[in-house]
Amino acid sequence: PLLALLAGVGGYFLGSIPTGYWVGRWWGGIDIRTQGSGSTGATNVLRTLGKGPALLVLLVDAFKGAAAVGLGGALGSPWWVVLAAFLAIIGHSRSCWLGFKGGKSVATSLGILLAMAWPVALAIFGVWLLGIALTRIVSFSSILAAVAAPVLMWSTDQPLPYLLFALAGGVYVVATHRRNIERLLAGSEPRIGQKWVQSP
Ligand code: NKO
Repeated sequence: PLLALLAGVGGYFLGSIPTGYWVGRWWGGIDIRTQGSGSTGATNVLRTLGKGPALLVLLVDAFKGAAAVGLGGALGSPWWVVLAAFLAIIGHSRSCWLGFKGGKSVATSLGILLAMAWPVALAIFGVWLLGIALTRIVSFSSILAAVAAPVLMWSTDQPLPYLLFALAGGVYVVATHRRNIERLLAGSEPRIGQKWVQSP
């Protein structure tokens, strides 16, 4: 129980580190939550501040996920890995430093998957890239990759805890995109490079 508590609490606080909010403040002098989609994720930083800060947010947010996997692994069981990882993606989108809001947990999930099973993670990233190539819509591509994640984990015979993370994480990531899904269905979701015209 102590180890579970360490994994869960440690994972949550790693995920809750508000990278996108900090980069918005320090790099752009803005509150990223008042811009574009209102998300603190790399995509919203890209459309608001540009490529450099977006890459920084992507890398740090992915690293938070990988660190949560490392923490769980150090505690000695793949189940602690899954607990720390799942709490990390909750921490990212429900950060206690941002009034329990945040990003959509895509980059943090990618970091987690890279640390769990990097070849599968690269395949999932490949699905995301395919989505981008076909549509140039980040949210659609993230949802596609989130659906592909458990399928690819299952079809490559990954350990059960990792499969369960991909399943629960995939559902969670789709759920963080509910506003995007409304816009996708309404045909108003902006593509990469398009200006944000509606309110967040
Ligand atoms: O601002 O609502 P927005 O348009 O920004 O943002 C939508 C977007 C939010 O996500 C991000 C992070 C972008 C990361 C790019 C590389 C991710 C590729 C890997 C996908 C992993 C899928 C999740 C697996 C769940 C287990 O979507």
